[in-house]
Amino acid sequence: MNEPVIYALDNGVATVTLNRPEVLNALDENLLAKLMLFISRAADDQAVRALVVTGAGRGFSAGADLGPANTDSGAVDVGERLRTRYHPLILAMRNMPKPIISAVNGVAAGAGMSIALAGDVVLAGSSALFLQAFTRIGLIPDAGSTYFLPRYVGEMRARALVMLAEKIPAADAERIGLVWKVLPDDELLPYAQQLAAHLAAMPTRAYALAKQALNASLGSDLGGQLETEARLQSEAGRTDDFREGVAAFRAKRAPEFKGH
Ligand code: T3D
Repeated sequence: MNEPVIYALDNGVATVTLNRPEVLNALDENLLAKLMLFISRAADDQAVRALVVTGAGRGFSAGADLGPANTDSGAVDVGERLRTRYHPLILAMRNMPKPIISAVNGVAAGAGMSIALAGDVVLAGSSALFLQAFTRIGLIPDAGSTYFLPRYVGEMRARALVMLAEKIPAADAERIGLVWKVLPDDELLPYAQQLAAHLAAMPTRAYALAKQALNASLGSDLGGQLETEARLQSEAGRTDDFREGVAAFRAKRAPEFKGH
């Protein structure tokens, strides 16, 4: 049996590839468990300073596995599976103290789309599609989709995406703010890894703190957010990388960041 998720580390960049291409990387228990394991590994490993999450084959992920093994058991409470499998994963991605690039190489449907949106920078191949598939099968959006969508695209578009459950082509996804950039399909992964390699050579601790500030932003008022920025900036201001950044600026040379 193939490994359902492949993990590779190269020069500070971890690439995590969903690997059930025969079912468009549908998410079953085994895949979700491995994905969580690798996301945790990347978070803990000091050698990892940026991540790319992508899919094998022609899909990114078709969402929850709808095969009998995953859905037919009367014992399966969907909400409980969300709590045990998806929530730790989505939170681990959002709280990951390093940047995550989602390289959406094909269809991203249902919870597969939620996982893509949990990345910090979402790139898409030109043939990628985004699909809030949930209501097509009588479910509601989950794994963070109702959190991310209104924040990324605004409430009107979020509601239309959810209610209409249409396939959104990559170019439209970019236009409405679901995606940062669309690349030709064959350039997507090389570009994502190149971008990740650039991020891996930058001040990693500052990215971790910036993510904390952004995560706090939409639940805060201005005064609260200014205080969050000040608190996190105190920490950034004590890093070796801040000292190096300023020294390099003054010496008119390229900085050599170490990530701490
Ligand atoms: O319980 C929980 O885990 C809670 C969480 C729920 C969150 C969710 O994600 S709910 C949403 C689940 N996903 C979907 O409803 C999407 C289902 N798939 C599709 O609608 C279509 O496959 C796509 C639009 C994504 C792609 O269409 P297309 O025409 O490009 O491909 P296809 O022919 O439909 O699929 C290719 C194969 O993948 C096919 O297998 P076959 O016929 O070649 O043997 C298909 O059955 C399989 N496949 C696609 N999606 C899934 C799947 N197998 C299992 N689960 C899937 N989600």
